Amino acid sequence: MTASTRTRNTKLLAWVEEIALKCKPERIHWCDGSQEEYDRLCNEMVEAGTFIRLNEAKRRNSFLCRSDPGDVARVEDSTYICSKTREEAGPTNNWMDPAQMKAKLDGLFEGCMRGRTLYVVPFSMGPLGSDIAHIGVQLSDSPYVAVNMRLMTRMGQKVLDVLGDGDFVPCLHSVGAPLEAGQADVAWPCNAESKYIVHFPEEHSIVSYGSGYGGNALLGKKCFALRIASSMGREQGWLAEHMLILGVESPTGEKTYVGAAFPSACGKTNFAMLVPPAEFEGWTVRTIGDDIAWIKPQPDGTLRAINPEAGFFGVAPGTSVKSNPNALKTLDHNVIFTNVALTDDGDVWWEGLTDTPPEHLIDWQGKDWTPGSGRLAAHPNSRFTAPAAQCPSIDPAWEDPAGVPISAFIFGGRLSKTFPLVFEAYNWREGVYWAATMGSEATAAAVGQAAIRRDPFAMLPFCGYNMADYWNHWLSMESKVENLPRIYRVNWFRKDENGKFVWPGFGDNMRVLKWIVDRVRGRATEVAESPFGYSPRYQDLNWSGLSFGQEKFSKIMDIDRKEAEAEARDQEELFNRFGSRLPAEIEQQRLALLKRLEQSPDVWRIG
Ligand code: O2Y
Ligand code: MN
Repeated sequence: MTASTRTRNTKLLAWVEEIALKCKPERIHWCDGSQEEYDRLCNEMVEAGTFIRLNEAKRRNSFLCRSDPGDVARVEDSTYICSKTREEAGPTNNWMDPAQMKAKLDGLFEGCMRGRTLYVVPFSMGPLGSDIAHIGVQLSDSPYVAVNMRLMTRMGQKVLDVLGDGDFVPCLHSVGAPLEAGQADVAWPCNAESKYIVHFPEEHSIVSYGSGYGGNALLGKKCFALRIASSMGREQGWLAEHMLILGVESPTGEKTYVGAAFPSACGKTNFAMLVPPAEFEGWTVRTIGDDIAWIKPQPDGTLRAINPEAGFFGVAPGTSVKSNPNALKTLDHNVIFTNVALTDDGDVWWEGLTDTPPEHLIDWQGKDWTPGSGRLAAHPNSRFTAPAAQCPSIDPAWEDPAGVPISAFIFGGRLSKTFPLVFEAYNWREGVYWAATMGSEATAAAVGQAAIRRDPFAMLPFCGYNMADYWNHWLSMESKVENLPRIYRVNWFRKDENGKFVWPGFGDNMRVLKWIVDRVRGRATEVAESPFGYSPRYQDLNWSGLSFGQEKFSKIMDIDRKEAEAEARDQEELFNRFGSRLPAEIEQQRLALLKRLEQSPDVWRIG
């Protein structure tokens, strides 16, 4: 089929022609999104040595891919927000003048697709036709990108049909490895010298060069659904957040949806697919999304959210029957694994999948591996790409174009002290302050001290504009949304005096989730008031099936005044980075906390 029978979108046709002239691909392929096309591209990658087909009896229609060892993760140092001014991008983003960046990219893209196919990948972030969804088109010279985009988004001809002559976000991508006449290809082409992941927020466009991996290359995800979308959300009055969405269903069928944001390594995917303890009979947690939420104020005064993605691009290591049985079931078939290990019987393995590793594997770099090798079999950032529809806990409403109503926002970090298991912010503004100051501990090995690496709203690498303006945008919701969700901070990672985690985590996080649901449903009305916020008393959590006494509860709920004061003072460093752009309200919340701590005993304990 020719381009003009695919679409009559004049902007798209002109853009494809312009890029083809510049990048000089050998051929152009318009992706239709069909199963036949997916199978053909996967088979071609098997032929080319990029994919290994896994044992059909163990992992039907699944593949292993090994990336170049130098192209294994997002490249934050090479990620830019090219807004008109540096101040618009803010102190937490790399910035370059848009004209200067375009000149640089122009040079890099000249002839960069020689010898390759240019794939035209139309995709929708969100259910097709939803008024919360948006359409993008990615032009890429990577077949790995084309097949991953089919799993991660709604992709193909159906998107062009909905797009018509409408607007879309142009996403240009090249691995930056042209093939000269007769030059043999490699399994994972990329550019060792130059990588650029560039966003133009004012014109809603993305350009990515040099990497074929994950968030650098699957441009619907972090680049569009967070960086560009956060900027669109500010202009248009909605929120693009680095949040999972889950629904808690009670034994009576009551459904309560929450959005939750965590920095990396806090078990976000596990929480999104949580399996409650057996004692919570009749309670179920349903998954709407594991990573990103688009949230829009509604005429009825609520916030409704969609998962803009259609698949999971999850971290493999640590995923096990214990940590996430639903994820493992999702990975039964139709999966692309990247940088995990290969077993002798043609299946996959990663650290944490089983307690005892296999006796022999081929590691993520294609080398023989045994348990005594002294190195990891799977790369720590190895990934699975799988369709969300295959997840046993997927919510029946996960593709509802209207989205789901959000009743609570949960924010959490990985913190060994100071922060309790859970508390509810006293009000919206205070909740925004608690989300703005969240983060996880980074151990400063040299001094043996734990410092908090701040990751406001878990958006530090993903906010497409000045983070202070982003806080202001959140604060502004107070005057725009009548029924605002309540805001919670959680911390699953508090340690005891022996350095051991006190809270069991995983499925037991349901106990906290249920208290949150009870609060937003107006049931758990009796609470303690700590310097941080409303706190559950011991008797307010359901303990059935878990031996966890009052003393242990105190270990994860007590607030040490000195530690809390040190925390509040430490936050000043983050705030100072934003100068006069910092919303006054955010600093006022910090000062109000310090005031409350002045009145607090040395150790605040629920009485
Ligand atoms: O390293 C990458 O390219 C992937 S990063 C990623 C993937 C899925 C979900 N979240 C993330 C993240 O960095 O937050
Ligand atoms: Mn993420």
